[in-house]
Amino acid sequence: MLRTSRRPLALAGAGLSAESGIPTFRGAGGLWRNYRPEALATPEAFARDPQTVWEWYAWRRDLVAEAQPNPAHHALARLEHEREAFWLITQNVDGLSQRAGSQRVLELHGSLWRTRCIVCGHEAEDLRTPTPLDTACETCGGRIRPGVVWFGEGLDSQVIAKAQRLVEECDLLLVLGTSARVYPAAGLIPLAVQNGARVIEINPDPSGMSSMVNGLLQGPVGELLPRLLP
Ligand code: BV8
Ligand code: ZN
Repeated sequence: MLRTSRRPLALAGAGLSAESGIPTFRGAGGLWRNYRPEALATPEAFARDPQTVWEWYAWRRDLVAEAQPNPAHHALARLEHEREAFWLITQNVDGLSQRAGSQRVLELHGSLWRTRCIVCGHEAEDLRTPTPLDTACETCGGRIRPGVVWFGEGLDSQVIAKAQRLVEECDLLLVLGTSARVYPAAGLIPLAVQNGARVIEINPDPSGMSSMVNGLLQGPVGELLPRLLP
């Protein structure tokens, strides 16, 4: 299917970075100080306790900074190089795909490596590690937040619109390491099916969408995806 596809596309989730040592949201290692991610990745949590939320992101940033892209990230960068129509649509905020060389990447949920001031709105690329626990905005002294999309927040309308258009035009969608439970990202999978694309999922465990895909390759994406490439 990959060889004969003219417009291949990938949708990735936290499982893509699992073999880089980054805990997934719902997997075993996903807890931090006994908080559940859904409890911290919200505007309400940040309003209630901004320092704790910032410290969670600082922990994740510093973990990612020490991590390396895994063979799945490198395989996707190679796929982009070889297939000029290829795009990677990712739910991940870790930037590991870009570190592996991917450039045509849509970050549906933003990035750990961007910050935004909640007072003046100043947005910045912020690569500082160890991540400072001081969150003063460099422009106005207000408080900065991670440049990610929290639960209950809307995605960037241009990013999700482009992702939906790419899915409507693709003839093959690789679904890589996602539990397919978070919308609107998960909605891209039935959208691909409705538009007649073939869908191949790579995941050790079936996801909520496995019943509608053409094939489920059960195993770690870092092992299986590179074997799909000639
Ligand atoms: C919105 C950034 C509206 C932050 C994230 C009820 C029904 C339907 C929807 C909702 C509902 N209630 C609320 C909603 C909406 C909500 C939602 O979908 N909730 C879910 C929980 C039901 N969605 C939202 O709030 C979205 N916004 O709808 O806004 C709106 C519109 C306009 C204006 C205002 C408001 C925003 C969602 C974005 C939230 N932010 N991340 C951060 O990272 O800190 S989502 C976060 O969770 C991740 O980014 C990721 O996207 C998601 C986790 O999903 P996965 O990536 O799939 O990870 P998970 O751990 O679940 O699964 C890992 C998978 O990997 C597993 O399947 C595992 O088997 C597999 N795996 C493990 N190892 C490997 C592997 N696979 C391969 N290889 C391996 N080695
Ligand atoms: Zn500011």
